[in-house]
Amino acid sequence: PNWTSAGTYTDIRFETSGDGLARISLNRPEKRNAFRPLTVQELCDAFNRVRDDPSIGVVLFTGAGPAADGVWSFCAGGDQSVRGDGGYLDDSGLPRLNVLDLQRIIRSLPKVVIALVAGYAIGGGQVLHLLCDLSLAAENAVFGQTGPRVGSFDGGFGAGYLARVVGQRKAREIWFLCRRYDAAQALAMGLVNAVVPLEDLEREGVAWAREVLQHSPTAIRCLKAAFNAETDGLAGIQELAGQATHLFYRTSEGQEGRNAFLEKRDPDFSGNAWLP
Ligand code: 2NE
Repeated sequence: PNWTSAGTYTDIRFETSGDGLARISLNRPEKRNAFRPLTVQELCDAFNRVRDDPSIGVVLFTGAGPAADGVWSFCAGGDQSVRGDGGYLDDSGLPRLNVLDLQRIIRSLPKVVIALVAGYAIGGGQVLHLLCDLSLAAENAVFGQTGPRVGSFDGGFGAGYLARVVGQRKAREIWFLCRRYDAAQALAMGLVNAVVPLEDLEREGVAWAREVLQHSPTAIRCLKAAFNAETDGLAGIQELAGQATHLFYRTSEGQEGRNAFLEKRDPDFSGNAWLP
């Protein structure tokens, strides 16, 4: 793709291809792409801009690299150097856990998010890759949790959704033992969709994205909401129902209700059958 910068940020890069793709990259390679509140704030902004751009259907979410020492990272989780006593401190000293906001944004984005994981996806970074709709790993990818070692945990999607993806046994192992898993192990447990050589990661991600882009945007957004509804309780059902409402607005039946109100008359739904 002909990537063009689509915004000026400090901790991330946001680029668009002009033909349906966006690429959002964590850009703190010397910190193994660990996120601080500003990083997360910028990611939320970029993902929200993707949401509002009707020309974009697929986002590639990745980590810039390698670092000066040659090491690749997707994301090493929350930046422990700004972790205060009550959360990750922003520039004004407020303690935050705003990565949870980002999780919800990725989850409910009515477009496809593909994680491209080169190197480390650890802690909150592992959870971010998990929340993407699809995940492609480079052969050097390393996955794991560290929370019980560094005094943290993610008991939301990081635990419950992980268990949905890899099963209860494996999810408990991942969190209780804090081991690291290579790309082949991640593939075997269903944590990623495919493993490719590092040099092919972006090309493969773009190929997967372009396949998605050939398909019906409405079918894809309804399917994503349906998958979420199965796991996300009432918030998931809200998303799926929202897609149904969007579709209903486009019918003459839905529009008659609006028109009747604006024209100060009773609505006439008589032309609409009570279908089986
Ligand atoms: C990722 C890993 C395994 C890489 O190891 P290695 O040996 O390749 O690199 P090194 O030397 O550890 O790291 C390179 C530089 O990046 C910094 C390091 O401090 C080091 O900086 P300098 O000493 O060169 O100045 N760095 C790496 N990860 C960082 C981090 N998360 N925060 C701040 N600085 C970091 C290895 O670096 C590692 O294990 N990193 C820590 C992984 C971790 O425990 N993450 C936090 C988990 S908790 C979390 O993310 C979370 C949650 O549980 C719930 C909600 C929200 C977040």
